[in-house]
Amino acid sequence: MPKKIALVTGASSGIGRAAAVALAQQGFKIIAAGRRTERLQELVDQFGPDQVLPLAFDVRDHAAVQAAIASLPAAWKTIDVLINNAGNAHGLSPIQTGDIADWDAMLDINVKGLLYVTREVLPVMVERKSGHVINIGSIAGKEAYANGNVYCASKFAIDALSKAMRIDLVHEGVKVSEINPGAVETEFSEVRFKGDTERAANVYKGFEPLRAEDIADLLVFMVTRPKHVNIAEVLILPAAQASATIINKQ
Ligand code: NDP
Ligand code: 8X3
Repeated sequence: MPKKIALVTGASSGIGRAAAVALAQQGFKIIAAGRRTERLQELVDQFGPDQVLPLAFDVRDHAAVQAAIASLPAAWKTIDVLINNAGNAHGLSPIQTGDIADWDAMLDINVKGLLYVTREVLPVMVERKSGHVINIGSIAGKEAYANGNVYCASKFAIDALSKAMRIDLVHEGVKVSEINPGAVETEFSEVRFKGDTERAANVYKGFEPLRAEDIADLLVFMVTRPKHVNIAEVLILPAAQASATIINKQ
């Protein structure tokens, strides 16, 4: 039986990196996507070039996404699992003072980037009547919170797209799932606060946040269910978190 192939976007950091490692440990071949090529190369060094193929592109650049997927060697074209994970928050400001570049980044990466990658990967899945797309949404796609406005909107869009993709693809033999995590300690807050590491660290102080590996465990479970089972949607929170803003901090 040939090894299954998983394309993980945002494999250079956090949840995506943990997912790439966990799936590689399960025997999947991994197409590791991201912009920081040196980070992708670390995965190749860890698992070897037969198991990890680095694919560097910016998800915002439609032509680059097309070219990257088209460039896959024949043995890597039959993608079984697509994990749409690349994304970030940029800033945390009231809507009236929001930064336009931040808004563009969040909508271009989190929403349009996910669409661009999915559009390029789906034709082979549909042709093979087999595949699994897992979108990484967020609790921010279930509840809006103060100053989260455009990030929340981008994740609400992923929630809508996940449901819509499932409807369109149910006739094509392709599963669509969505994972909505609460607070996971990754580079997420460093990116949101533009490199302010102290402010980023404060987000996770006083409680035990999820680790990227917790989301990777869930991903492994979801992609190893029998063919007739689809875990369609999961909200996964730290035990100390009850909602987007209610966290039991000590
Ligand atoms: P990280 O910042 O650690 O990782 C983000 C990943 O996205 C990086 O690998 C980065 O790679 C990639 N990425 C960002 N922009 C682009 C781009 N333009 N083109 C290609 N890749 C890009 O954050 P997380 O691991 O936490 O975030 C992963 C996903 O999880 C995101 O969608 C986030 O919204 C979601 N999420 C995170 C939560 C959290 O609390 N951490 C909670 C809920 C959801 P590179 O910079 O190399 O391109
Ligand atoms: C990341 C979690 O609550 O910071 O999506 O928006 S939150």
